[in-house]
Amino acid sequence: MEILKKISETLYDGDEFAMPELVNEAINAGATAQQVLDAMMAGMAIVGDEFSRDELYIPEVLCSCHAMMEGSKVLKPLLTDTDAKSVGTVILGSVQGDMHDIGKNLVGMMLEGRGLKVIDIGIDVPAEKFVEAAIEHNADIVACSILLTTTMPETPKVVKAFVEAGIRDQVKIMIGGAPITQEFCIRMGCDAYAKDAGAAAALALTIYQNN
Ligand code: B1M
Repeated sequence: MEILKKISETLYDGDEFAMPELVNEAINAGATAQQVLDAMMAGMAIVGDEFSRDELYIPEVLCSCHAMMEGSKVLKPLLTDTDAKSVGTVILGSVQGDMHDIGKNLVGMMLEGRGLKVIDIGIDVPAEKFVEAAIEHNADIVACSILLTTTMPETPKVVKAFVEAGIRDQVKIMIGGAPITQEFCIRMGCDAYAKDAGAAAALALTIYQNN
């Protein structure tokens, strides 16, 4: 679909003003929310590659982020629209030292779309804050987004904080993000790993259904 190609290009160009209209146009032309999301992510993948080769700089990357956010706002009602009764609460955040939030926000939307209540505690979240939020909201799942190899070592800190609070067996810790793997998840003593936002939502629902 030509419009999806245009969405990828516009994301890459970082045109946040054009994005909402293009997303609406794509939806009206029959594209699914997931197809539009995939098109935006394809644009972001090119941004990421060029960023790593120093061909794009932070201000340009941020423009693409803003375009992604504007597009996501239009998609949000389509991704979260559900009649399902809330089945449980998930605490969601990017670990300490990590400012990346686009993937986390998508995970939040997908979780809501599966009928889960999401308490988003933001970015740069210290391990103890995940514990405090889990206790305050009586959550059974804590979902940590990790985008940097340098913030991967936050993972055992989160696990340790739950052990020290004496509630490790009451909370499932789910992790995800570009550098995370299933093997890392197991090695760190976490309970679940999801590759993308859709998988994270499906997994969270399975955890609740099996509890
Ligand atoms: Co950053 N950054 N960044 N960055 N940035 C990466 C991650 C990087 C791979 C770019 C690169 O060099 N190729 C690289 C990390 C390298 C590494 O660790 N080995 C990197 C770097 C180095 C940095 C800085 C250190 C750069 C610098 O300052 N020199 C710096 C660090 C800041 C910090 O966090 N302390 C930095 C800063 C930034 C910006 C501020 C410019 C911006 C973030 C803005 C924002 O988020 N509001 C940014 C961006 C945009 C990126 C890239 C280009 C795109 C990330 C993104 O939003 N992707 C990224 C390159 C890339 O990923 N290709 C990069 C789209 C998003 C939908 O995907 O977040 O992967 P993603 O989420 C996916 C999955 O990972 C998964 O689901 C989502 C899709 O469905 N997922 C989960 C995510 N969380 C999950 C949780 C789950 C389950 C699945 O369960 C709980």
